[in-house]
Amino acid sequence: MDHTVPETPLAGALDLFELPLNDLLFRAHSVHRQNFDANRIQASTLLNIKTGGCSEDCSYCAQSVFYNTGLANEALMSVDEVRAAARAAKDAGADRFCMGAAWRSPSDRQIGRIGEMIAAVKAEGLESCCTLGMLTDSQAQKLKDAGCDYYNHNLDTSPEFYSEVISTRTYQDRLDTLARVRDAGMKVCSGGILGMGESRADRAGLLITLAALDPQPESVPINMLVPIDGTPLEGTPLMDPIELVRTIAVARILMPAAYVRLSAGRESLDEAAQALCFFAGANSVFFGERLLTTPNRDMDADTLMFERLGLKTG
Ligand code: SAM
Ligand code: DTB
Ligand code: SF4
Repeated sequence: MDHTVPETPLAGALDLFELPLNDLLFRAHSVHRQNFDANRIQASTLLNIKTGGCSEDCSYCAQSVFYNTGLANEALMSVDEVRAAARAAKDAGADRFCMGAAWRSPSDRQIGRIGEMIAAVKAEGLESCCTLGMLTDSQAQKLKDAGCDYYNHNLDTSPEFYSEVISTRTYQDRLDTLARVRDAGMKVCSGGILGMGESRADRAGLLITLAALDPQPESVPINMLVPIDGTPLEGTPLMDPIELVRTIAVARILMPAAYVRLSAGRESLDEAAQALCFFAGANSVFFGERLLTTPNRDMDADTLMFERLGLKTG
């Protein structure tokens, strides 16, 4: 039996990927149990508070001005609309509310409005999260002061593959925003997308880069590409679910204390594959009928699945 386990997790991330699946799962699940209640998952609900018209060229995205995806642009929502959505999410059982905006970076005026939204979300008894693009130091501080608990800003892929996916901002820009979020005292939510044509080495590279952040991110969303018609990644075949399970397991081993979120793409996964992801160390999901512009799994189906698997939320 080959139980070759790398001496240092960072240097050996690729070796971890290549372990026999049972060995990898055993190792990841053991780490998971040492750090978390293995039967509890965290549930975040997403709301796209500003839709479309984004000036970045992320080749997976429905909201970029570079691609004709048929999406209608919408202005920034009102605070009342956000409050109503947050209340519904809380009633449905979510514990965190994540507000996403299709911006390259917000203006200072927009940050003021977002501050009011964060206050409304917190007043409903939810944790708050924002994902608004790149931030300045003072914007990060304003969000923190308004009560923003988490800021989501994904590295998306490895440093090497990144330029195949986005040309309008650099990997370093993303790392700089993450540093500003950390310095302002917010918790960091950063992960990536699988299934964009990257190699296994790129998946390992993404996880190595995330795990090298000091401190490590508290939250790591692992998205599977949702292929959007009209984008350069239209028609990309769905990735192998076992490779997703492996990626989650390696994320769990490299970032033992992070919440690893099984994020976009759950609609295309059957419950057996999702159960394997939870065993591999995923302990968070997006809960709610929509992601940003695409549908998510039905909430009733999710609630039944959690019961079936004996998973508690909250
Ligand atoms: N505009 C901000 C930004 O890019 O940071 C916030 C919103 S953006 C849509 C948030 C993240 O959603 C992206 O970084 C990407 O990882 C993920 N995402 C967007 N479109 C996706 C898709 N079609 N499939 C999977 N993940 C996607
Ligand atoms: C993240 O990592 N995934 C979410 C959230 N952060 C903002 C977004 C997924 C978007 C999926 C495609 C869409 O709905 O447009
Ligand atoms: Fe804009 Fe974010 Fe979409 Fe990139 S992922 S095009 S930054 S909304």
